[in-house]
Amino acid sequence: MEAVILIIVLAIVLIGGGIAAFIHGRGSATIEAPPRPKPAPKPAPAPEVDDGDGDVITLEPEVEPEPEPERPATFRDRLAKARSALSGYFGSILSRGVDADTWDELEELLIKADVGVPTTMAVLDELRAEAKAESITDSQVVVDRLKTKLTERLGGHDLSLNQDGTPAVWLFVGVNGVGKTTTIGKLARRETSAGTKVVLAAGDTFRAAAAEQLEMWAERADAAIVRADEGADPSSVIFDGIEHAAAVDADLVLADTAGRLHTKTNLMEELRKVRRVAEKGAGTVTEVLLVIDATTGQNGLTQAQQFTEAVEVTGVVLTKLDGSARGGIVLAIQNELNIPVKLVGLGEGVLDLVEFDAAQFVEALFE
Ligand SMILES: Nc1nc2c(ncn2[C@@H]2O[C@H](COP(=O)(O)OP(=O)(O)OP(=O)(O)O)[C@@H](O)[C@H]2O)c(=O)[nH]1
Ligand SMILES: [Mg+2]
Repeated sequence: MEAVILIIVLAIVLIGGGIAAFIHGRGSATIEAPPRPKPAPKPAPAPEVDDGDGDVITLEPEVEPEPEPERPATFRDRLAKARSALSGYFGSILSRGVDADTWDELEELLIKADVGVPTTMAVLDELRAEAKAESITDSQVVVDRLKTKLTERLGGHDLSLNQDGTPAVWLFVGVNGVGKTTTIGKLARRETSAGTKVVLAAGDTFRAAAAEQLEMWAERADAAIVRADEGADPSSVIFDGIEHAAAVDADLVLADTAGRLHTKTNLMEELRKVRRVAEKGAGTVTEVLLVIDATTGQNGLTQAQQFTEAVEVTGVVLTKLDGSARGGIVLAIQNELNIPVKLVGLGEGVLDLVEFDAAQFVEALFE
């Protein structure tokens, strides 16, 4: 009997211990100790390579660049490429007094920068005559005068809004892929931030997803958008955009159009119609902006000629100047067609659009 009692007691003790252990086990699972912080991984040793001469060199690891704070681009800090491409010339010219080579080198420099032959010749002839008349021998004086002359030729030009309370319409035209839609997006953001009420009109009904691209920019800029299905008549979409802008008391309509080659007669005819119809709406077309890719070079002049013949271009937007040393095309367009450059694109970001500033532009281009 005693043995039976002992076995029962033992069994109770064992079962109780098991339950306690089980409960403790679960408890410890729910209040799990925080994992010990892992030691920071040791940086991998910089790879070493043989440089071909038997010497071993250590490659420095690439450092992730810090994200740039949002701020408007400037000519000076974004035109690094243009500066490095042309600065060699000035170094050479300034290292000596004015001589026959000075004029050849200046000519070469201006033509390389896409200023164009007629404009280059006109400016240098003027400058050479002055240098002779005033016996200028200091090359720094010649270079400074050249910059002043180029700046004067470019002048300053504002974009115009409508004064009578009806919406102003800015029509964007140009060949394919130059940056029309991106420029509209950047401008929309700039204008809405300044308190202007903006409507975007998706007049590119030709390229697949063009309206979606513009819609994305409209969202970013907090601007309204009027769009239609692919294949719709671009004139009517832009007309509807203007009517909508007038109805909601908007100040500005930024109208996108499909990229087109300036040599395609039927497409240029379509553009003529777009402008005609836009003028019939409740607003006024105050700007027809031709977007030109700065990397295009002298062909930009031909584009400007053809587009202005069709739709009377009021200004140029020079895009992608961040990737080109050849922004001199604006001087050629200004001089030969009397069309001023009004805006400059200096990158793909929303803030990478600046008003054209002739003095800064010339300084950056020829620094
Ligand atoms: N680096 C740089 N890229 C730009 C600039 N402006 C536009 N781009 C880029 O150029 C490409 C074409 O831009 P879009 O705005 O689609 O050109 P688009 O003229 O509307 O083109 P289509 O409608 O097809 O004729 C895009 O990848 C843009 O991000 C600029 O100022 N600098
Ligand atoms: Mg486009």
